[in-house]
Amino acid sequence: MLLVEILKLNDKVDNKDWFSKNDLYIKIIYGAQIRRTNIVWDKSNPVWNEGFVFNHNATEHVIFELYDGDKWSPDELILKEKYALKNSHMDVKEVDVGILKIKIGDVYFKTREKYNTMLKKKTIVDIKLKRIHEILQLNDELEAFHTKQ
Ligand SMILES: [Ca+2]
Repeated sequence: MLLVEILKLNDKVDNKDWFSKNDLYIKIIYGAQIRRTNIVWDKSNPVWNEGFVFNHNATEHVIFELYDGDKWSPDELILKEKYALKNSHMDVKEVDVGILKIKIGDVYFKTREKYNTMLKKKTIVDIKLKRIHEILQLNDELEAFHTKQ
């Protein structure tokens, strides 16, 4: 599962409204899965600290859209950033995507890596012994089956 934490903006956003301050939120788009943060009202340097979990899909990038929310008119898209996912280094880490600071990664990456090394450490002898054991067990079962007849 892909974890995305929206932390904050590294830089201030210029005031977009004539009569009010910025009311900012982030929309996260990963394939067909779309989530959004809460609106931080009246701030040009918001801190969200909100986490979202997505199911992995074939899409190789995550899109982040920064919006200014409005009570009386449609929300305004301020900027759009694209983050490419790399399959080899999916451990959860903090990164900057444009002016956005996020944490992103596969929450099970460490566990999967651990099991992969364990499997690699298993020698051919281990595997052969296991196979011999299976065959012997099967023979025992067959013998028991035949003596019953
Ligand atoms: Ca606004």
